[in-house]
Parts: sequence; C-alpha cells; structure tokens
Amino acid sequence: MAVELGYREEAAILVLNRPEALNALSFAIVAEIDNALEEVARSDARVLLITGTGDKAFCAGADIKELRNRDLMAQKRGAESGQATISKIETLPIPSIALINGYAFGGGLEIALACTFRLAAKQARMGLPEIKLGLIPGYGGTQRLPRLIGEARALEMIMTGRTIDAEEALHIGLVNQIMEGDPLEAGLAFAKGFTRYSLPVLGLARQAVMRAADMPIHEGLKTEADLSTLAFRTGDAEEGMAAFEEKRKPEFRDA
Ligand code: CO8
Repeated sequence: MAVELGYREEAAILVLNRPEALNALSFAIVAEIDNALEEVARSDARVLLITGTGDKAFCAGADIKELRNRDLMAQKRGAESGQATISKIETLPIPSIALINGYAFGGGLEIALACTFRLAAKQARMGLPEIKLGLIPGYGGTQRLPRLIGEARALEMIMTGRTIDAEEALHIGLVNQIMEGDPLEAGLAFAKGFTRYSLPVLGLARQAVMRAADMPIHEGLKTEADLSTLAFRTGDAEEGMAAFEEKRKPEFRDA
C-alpha cells in the first residue's frame, strides 16, 4: 500500500509510502488517503500523525508525470477532489500533526497546511514550487498559507517558488517546532501536550480559531461566545472546575 495506517498509543499514524517517487501524490494515493481519513474519523484515536517513509521526503507534491496530458475539466475535477480529501484532515474530530521529515513541496506542503500543527525535521525543506512548472497550487495552498503566515510571505513563496528550511519555517510560523530524533517519537511527545484534555472541548477551541479566518472580528467574537458557552455546558467543564476547587487532577471523559 502506498498509504499505511497504523495506531500507536492514542495516535493514528498515516504514512505516505512511495519512497521511489519521494512520496508524490498520485491520484491513487489521494484516494487511499481519503479512505484512511474516513477510517481515522471512525477510530478511537485522539490525534492523527502524518508523515512520509524515509528521511528524504514527507511528500514531493502532486505526481507531475500524472498531471500532464489531462484536459482542463479533468484537472479541475482533480483539484476539487484533492482539495476535498485534504480538507477532511481539517474537519476530523481529532487534531492532527504533520511530521515533516524531509521535502514537503506543493501538494505535500498543502497536506501539512491542513493539519492542526506542523513539526519539521532539521533537514526538511518546504515550499510551493508550482510556479516553476507554470502552475499555481491547487490543493489549498493559496488559501491556507496566507492564513497561516500572512499574505506577503505567502505570496513571496508562491510567486518565487522559493523553498525554505526548517529554521526559516519556524521563524515565520509555518511550523510549530523543529524535531530532534525520531519524528514519530517527537510527534507523540508533542501530542501529549493536549491529548489528555477533553476531546470535544479541544474541538470547540479548534473550531473557534478556524472560523476566525472566515469572518470579521465582531462575528468571530459572537462565535467565541457561543462556543465557549457550549464548552461550559460539557460534563468535562464541570469536572475541570470541580477538580480545581477540590485541589485534585481532573478526570475528563470526553463528554
Ligand atoms: N511527481 C512525480 N515524481 C516525482 C515528484 C513529483 N512531484 N517528485 C519527485 N519525483 C520522482 C522523480 O521523478 C524521481 O523519479 P525517477 O528516479 O524515476 O526519475 C524520484 O522521485 C526522485 O526524485 P529526484 O531524482 O528528482 O530527487 P532529487 O533529490 O534530485 O530532487 C526534489 C528532489 C527537489 C524534490 C525534486 O524531485 C523535485 O523538484 N520534485 C518536484 C517537486 C515539485 O515541483 N512539487 C510540486 C508538484 S505540483 C503540485 O504539487 C500541485 C499542482 C497543482 C495540483 C492540481 C491538481 C489537479
């Protein structure tokens, strides 16, 4: 399989496994990712980790050889279905972390952009080099990158095709952390910072922040008031506040 899905501790682990093509996204792989994400959504996992086989590439982007010689309607359908698959990462009921273990270019970076968090290995390089092919990003890059790092920096990456290393990615807020050692261990350790909290309440926090990008601040504040009130109504909020008063550790039940 070019996509492997496994489970470890409380994490689902999706591995892009096509090392001979630097884990490039053939249409078949995109379909496999889609199926794997459906399975993850039904699982008991509390976090999804995504990485690539080997230490050279996370994913070198859409399969350029496959993209050629398709008519415009086929290209448009391909972009739309790739976008729909990648958007499923964002709408999963659990948070996700891209473990960028090497090159993350084009569609590869676009997968990482849809994750809740991104960790990069020291040797990782990231970019949207489509312009060098006479193309522009088609799997969400023009929309998610500016929301994450701002319009000017996103336009610079998209219009020059310049790729950046892990240090620069950390500096501009594209990644949360530079990983030391084994990416999976680094991902599991990072996930422990939030997986013990209430999953539905984590979901409300993600929704509040994600919706902020789509609305003016007065609408966003209304959304925050609604979602924080919803959080307040959960049993986990009751437990968290009771535990504080009783000076003990809370036991969240995801309810
Ligand atoms: N597609 C297909 N094959 C690839 C890709 C790719 N994106 N990237 C690498 N490969 C293959 C190479 O062809 C090569 O195969 P072979 O040995 O059979 O020739 C093998 O992987 C190893 O690659 P290299 O020999 O090139 O390895 P290097 O270490 O020399 O270079 C690079 C690594 C710098 C990553 C280089 O391979 C490269 O530049 N790759 C292309 C990166 C790129 O431009 N990505 C963006 C693709 S476009 C995109 O993602 C979105 C398009 C819009 C989507 C719209 C959908 C309809």
